[in-house]
Amino acid sequence: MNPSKKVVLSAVQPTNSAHIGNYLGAIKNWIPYLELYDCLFFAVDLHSITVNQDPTELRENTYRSIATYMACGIDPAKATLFVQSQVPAHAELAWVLTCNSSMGELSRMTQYKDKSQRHGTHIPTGLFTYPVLMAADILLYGTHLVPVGEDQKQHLELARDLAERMNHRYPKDSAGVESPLFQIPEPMIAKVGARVMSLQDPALKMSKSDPSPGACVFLNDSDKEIEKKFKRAVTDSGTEVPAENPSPGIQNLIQIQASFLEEPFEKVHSRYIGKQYGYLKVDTASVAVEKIRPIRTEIDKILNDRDYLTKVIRKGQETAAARAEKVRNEVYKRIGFIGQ
Ligand code: ATP
Ligand code: LTN
Repeated sequence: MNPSKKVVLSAVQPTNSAHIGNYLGAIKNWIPYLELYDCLFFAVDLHSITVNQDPTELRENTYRSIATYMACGIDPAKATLFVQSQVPAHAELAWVLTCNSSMGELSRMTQYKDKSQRHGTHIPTGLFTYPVLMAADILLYGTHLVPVGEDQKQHLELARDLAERMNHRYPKDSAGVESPLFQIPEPMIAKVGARVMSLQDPALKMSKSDPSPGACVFLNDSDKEIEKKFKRAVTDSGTEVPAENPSPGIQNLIQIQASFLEEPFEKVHSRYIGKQYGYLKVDTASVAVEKIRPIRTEIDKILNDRDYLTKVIRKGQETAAARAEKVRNEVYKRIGFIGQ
């Protein structure tokens, strides 16, 4: 940890394998930060259990998440990689923040509104309080910047509101000196890839929990599976890519290809104007296959070296826990707990 560097922190849920939305909208964009910032990246298993999880799969996907970060280029020597449930301060601060949040502000979260609809009358309470736990994740480390996809912007705003509220309620440290309790975090949203849409319904974001087969391209899909999913991608009833206003399904394919190739949207679009949709699908599939293959191979290699992976996770836990406990202790003191 270098105190002169800004803190960058982000996380992915270990539900299923990561998909290309997670990669293009989040993980891939973290790489340049390794040299510039004090980085913490983790697997949010506490967030995963907001919906039912098979224990064996959750455990395996948690290892897979950390292996995925590493395979995508996150060097554990340059960032703290850890697992959320191994650092108790996350759940502890989440409770304190829950008591400082309101039902009204949590009811306004669009992710809660979307996800709760899938649960009929038995909506898990965790889905409702999910963003408070995320705020705790962020505020525990004095985080300055949070690189996430577009869908997380509203949660970031809640984290900022909670930080400001707590700073206002508890302005003095235990020695009576005025100092802000929490750093106010800023979101960092990628310009390209921030919102990869479902291949089956381009009105919905690509999501791990989407039950529709083919909606989501996972980083552990085989070359064949990736090709098949792009081939079957829903576009519209037209046949050729128009110069103006391509439909959402076509835009999504162009975005995905542009984002993998790190080219502007317009440049990729211009290659397909007047051509049949099939060319765009085949090329986008082939770009995705080429980019995903080395990542998939590396994930498998790391997963097979469980001793090494466990060591990385253990080291990350030690570093993260030491940092988080300091902040949690300060919070406990300020709110009037007698402390450790
Ligand atoms: P679920 O939809 O089941 O909640 P998810 O697919 O959104 O899961 P998360 O683990 O919640 O996956 O997201 C991890 C990161 O990936 C976040 O930064 C999020 O903004 C980003 N992300 C998720 N889906 C997309 C997407 N479709 N396009 C771009 N970024 C995305
Ligand atoms: N809610 C996020 C995952 C997440 C997160 C975080 C992201 C949990 N805690 C802290 C950034 C910082 C999501 O992508 N669904």
